[in-house]
Amino acid sequence: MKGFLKKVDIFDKLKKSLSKTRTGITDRIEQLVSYYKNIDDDFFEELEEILITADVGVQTTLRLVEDIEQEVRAKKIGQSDLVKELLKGKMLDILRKGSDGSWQDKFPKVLLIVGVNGVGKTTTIGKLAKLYKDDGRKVLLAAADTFRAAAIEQLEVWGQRVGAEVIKQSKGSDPGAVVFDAVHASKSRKADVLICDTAGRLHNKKNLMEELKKINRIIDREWPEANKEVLLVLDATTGQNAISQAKTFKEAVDISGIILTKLDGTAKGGIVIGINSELNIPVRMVGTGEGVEDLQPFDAQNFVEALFS
Ligand SMILES: Nc1nc2c(ncn2[C@@H]2O[C@H](COP(=O)(O)OP(=O)(O)O)[C@@H](O)[C@H]2O)c(=O)[nH]1
Ligand SMILES: [Mg+2]
Repeated sequence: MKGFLKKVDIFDKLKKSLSKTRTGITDRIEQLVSYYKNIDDDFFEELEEILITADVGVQTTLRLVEDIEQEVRAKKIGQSDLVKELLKGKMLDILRKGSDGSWQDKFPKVLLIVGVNGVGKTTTIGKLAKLYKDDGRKVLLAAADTFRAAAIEQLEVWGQRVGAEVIKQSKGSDPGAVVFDAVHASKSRKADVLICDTAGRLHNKKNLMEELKKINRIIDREWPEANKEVLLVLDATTGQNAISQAKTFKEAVDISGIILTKLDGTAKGGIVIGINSELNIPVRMVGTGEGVEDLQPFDAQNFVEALFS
């Protein structure tokens, strides 16, 4: 794939982080295939159940299984183990859309990181900053989650750890003003990457969305030449709820990509497929643990291979 992140050796780590999902999808499909040597209606029904249980999503599952059924009939496939290969191929078709890494290489860039509380925004910002720093880029961070003092401090800890300056104001200050300052600091210091943290208190949804719209406008107005990415962070362990979060944020800002965290903590990694097919927003990165190295670009081929190997 394209992009600087290709340097990271990722396949083994991805495979490890998908171990729970492998138990949830792949192992169950293996069992299914060995139980039903020959394909019949029950076989497809059980396949459907496996995929839905793994959070692939009802709509996507129905479509996938229907496609497979048709192909099985058209090609007169009788052996169930061939279905595994068909499924791999179909998953890859869905996932490939989001697999281009070219977005990583355009500088200067502003990453606006949005998502509800606890999904892993601040941690992911630390990991992203590390990746860019390791690539020799100048990185600035904007502490625009001004709602809690702890949120600002958490970002500062990450800033110190990875060697990135944090632009901040005091707790309760206007997040738009923080981003305004951060954009101007980035321009005058010739930063390659500015990453903006934001608040995620969804219980105050209307205010939050207005705040994000405003921050977004400030970036567009103050730094139109920068490559802006609005990245929505979703927690893979929250399942279908992640899809509804995405729909909410989509109403406020144009989401250019998704960062799916905590893939290491769930048997329901099928959500990656559900997100790609139901939201039409590419998954850009996946979080595979709590450590600073545990973030990697999403690559469709790797994902499917790691899932089925
Ligand atoms: N297992 C795992 N934990 C993660 C991952 N990303 C973030 N976390 C944890 O999720 C929790 C919330 O993260 P935080 O960055 O504070 O979320 P925020 O509220 O969205 O900023 C922290 O305990 C993180 O260590 C991941 O990819 N895997
Ligand atoms: Mg945070």
